[in-house]
Amino acid sequence: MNEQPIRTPDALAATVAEVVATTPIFDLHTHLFAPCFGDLLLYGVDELLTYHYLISEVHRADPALRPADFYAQPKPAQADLIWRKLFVEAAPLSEATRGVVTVLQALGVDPQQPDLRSAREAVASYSPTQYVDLIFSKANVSAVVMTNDPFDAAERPCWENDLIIDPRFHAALRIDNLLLKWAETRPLLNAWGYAASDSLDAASLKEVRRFLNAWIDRMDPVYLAASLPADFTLPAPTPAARLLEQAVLPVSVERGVPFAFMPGVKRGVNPALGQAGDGVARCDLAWIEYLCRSYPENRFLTTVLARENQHELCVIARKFSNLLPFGCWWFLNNPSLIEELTRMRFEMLGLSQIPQHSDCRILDQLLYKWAHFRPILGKVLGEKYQDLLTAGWAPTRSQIQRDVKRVLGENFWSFLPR
Ligand code: RAT
Ligand code: ZN
Repeated sequence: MNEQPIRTPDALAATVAEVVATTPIFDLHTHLFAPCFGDLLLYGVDELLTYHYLISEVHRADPALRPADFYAQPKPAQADLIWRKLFVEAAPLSEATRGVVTVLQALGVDPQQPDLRSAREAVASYSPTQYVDLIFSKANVSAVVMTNDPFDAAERPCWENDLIIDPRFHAALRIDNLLLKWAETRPLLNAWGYAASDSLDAASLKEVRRFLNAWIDRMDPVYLAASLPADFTLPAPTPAARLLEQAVLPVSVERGVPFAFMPGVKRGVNPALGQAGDGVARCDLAWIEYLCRSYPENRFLTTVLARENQHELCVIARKFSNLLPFGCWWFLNNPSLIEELTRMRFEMLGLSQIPQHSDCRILDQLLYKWAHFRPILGKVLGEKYQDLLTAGWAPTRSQIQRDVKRVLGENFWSFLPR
């Protein structure tokens, strides 16, 4: 029997909400690591509480707190302080603090305890792999993409062993340091056997391509990635532009590995806050038009940090099918902004986008980032199907499932070059 279209508003809203709540997620960008990376996989309440979003919030809650004094404390003491200031002495209303409440609740821990004792006990009996199983299953996440930096002194040695990586964790080759800190990375490349020089002549660019190819062989990444400052531009007489156009893009197309760029970061606005001290700036996105137009054979993924750039990005994506926008990144990962951006993207791009990624740094955060996002997606998508119903087009449940699967993951895999 043919499936019946859903014609009543209540049934439609309930079906969309249920499909969005139960469809597994492919998380396109995280900072999580598979268990075989050892200590690089962060999990548990002390890591959760010392997330850099909360470090900046504890400094707002106590302006007398000096960042250097905060960072000088051992991690459990930092977590205790954050718990007291942001959860005991105040209601945890911000998105990042609410996230912790959601996580504790999902783990069966009372989020209104005066201290972290029971939250610490809740994880203690799990091995890292068991904890990954638990969190992935509770969050209904099928796979995540890590952020893998060959210039990171802690991570690099892991790749020099023969890693057997849990297949739920995909690699992404992160190249910020290569593009943006050439003066510092060139000597490293030389030390690793690549004969590149500061002039970035043809021979040096060939060596950089050889370096990228070697790391693609080693990591098998699903994309190459870089976050970029707001003043990044193309074409330009800068090492970053030269490296991008003459090393990264040719390798990306030859190897069939897309390039993901994330513009709009202002690193070190308050350097004393360390990882919590980065900010945002709006960009002139004209260079993205140049990039997509000049390199039609390349595939690009992008997420842009400034709210002010979001409409412009949707317009550019409408012009270039080799550009796939994704996620509400970092300072945009708040319910009000997610709702606004998600609605605009469905209106301007239909299903040809990936509305969200988690950017999780701590495994447990998968429990809140996705639990907070799903109802917003359900609401916005529900409204869009409702508008269609009013216009005279009634969807079936299978059609809704097909569409939700696309935006929660399949769009990424179908965007990869064949
Ligand atoms: O969201 C974050 O945690 C940021 O610190 C950044 O890592 C950002 O997501 C990035 O990938 O550069
Ligand atoms: Zn990130």
